[in-house]
Amino acid sequence: MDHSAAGDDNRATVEVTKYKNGIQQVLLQNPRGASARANFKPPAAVRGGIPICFPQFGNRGSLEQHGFARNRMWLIDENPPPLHSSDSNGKAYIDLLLKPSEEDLRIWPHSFEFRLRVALDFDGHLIFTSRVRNINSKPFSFSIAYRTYFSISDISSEVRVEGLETLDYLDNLCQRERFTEQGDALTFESEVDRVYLSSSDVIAVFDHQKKRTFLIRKEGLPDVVVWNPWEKKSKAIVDLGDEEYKQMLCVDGAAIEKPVTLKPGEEWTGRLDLSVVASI
Ligand code: TA6
Repeated sequence: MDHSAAGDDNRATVEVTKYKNGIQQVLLQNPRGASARANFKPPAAVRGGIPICFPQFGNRGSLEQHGFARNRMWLIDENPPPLHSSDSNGKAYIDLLLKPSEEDLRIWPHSFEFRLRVALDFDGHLIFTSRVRNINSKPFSFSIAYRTYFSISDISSEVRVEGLETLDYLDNLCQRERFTEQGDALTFESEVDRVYLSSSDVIAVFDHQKKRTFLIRKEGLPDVVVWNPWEKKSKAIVDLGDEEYKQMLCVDGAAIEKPVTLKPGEEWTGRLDLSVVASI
């Protein structure tokens, strides 16, 4: 699916990788948006694009790390319940559907429907609209994160994240201890693995070398994960090249600190709107 943004020279594309009768992964930009060592063979999540961490973020209990959603086949949703017209007007989009398998229900006994619309508009905005409905007979809670692998020029050069100043964060490198961000902008000199809490709904990732800024607008996603494994940790990641940590940064819209709780029949909607603007 591609959609020329404003003018053909700004063509933005979304690659949806199909595998047999399912959709394995929504790859953004294009396969180049994935690690050179990415594993495209299902069910592993592709290291790149924007895998969705659901129904949990992190590594707890019997669920796989960051939940099973990113490691499952999604189906094309031919007949999705209507979304707001603004979610489709002037956009190219695809609707995907994930339902738990018997195996999934054994490890996470909550029936749900996860509907995801991936849309590309004329201005090159890439918009993910997630709808999670509880089709269970009892309430359940989940956490969620859009694991965005932003392609940047060089993490240790002039890359900075704005919109996180003064926020509290949980630092995974210090047993999830709580700190408060002191800096005006987040820059990178070593591994960063944090969950910023109750952030504003607009975050900016400036890449000075590439003279561009990723703008992240979010709804229903109060937290922001910021992760770069840096050199040592990246060597232990088989589907990430030894030097690729320099060209990636995860800034994930998320709901982690306060998981989302749905009563039977209730539906949660979360939206992530990504755009890239030229910046000096
Ligand atoms: O978001 C940070 C983190 O929890 C890190 O602690 C690291 O374990 C990373 O996620 C792993 O994510 P991955 O996408 O490689 O499963």
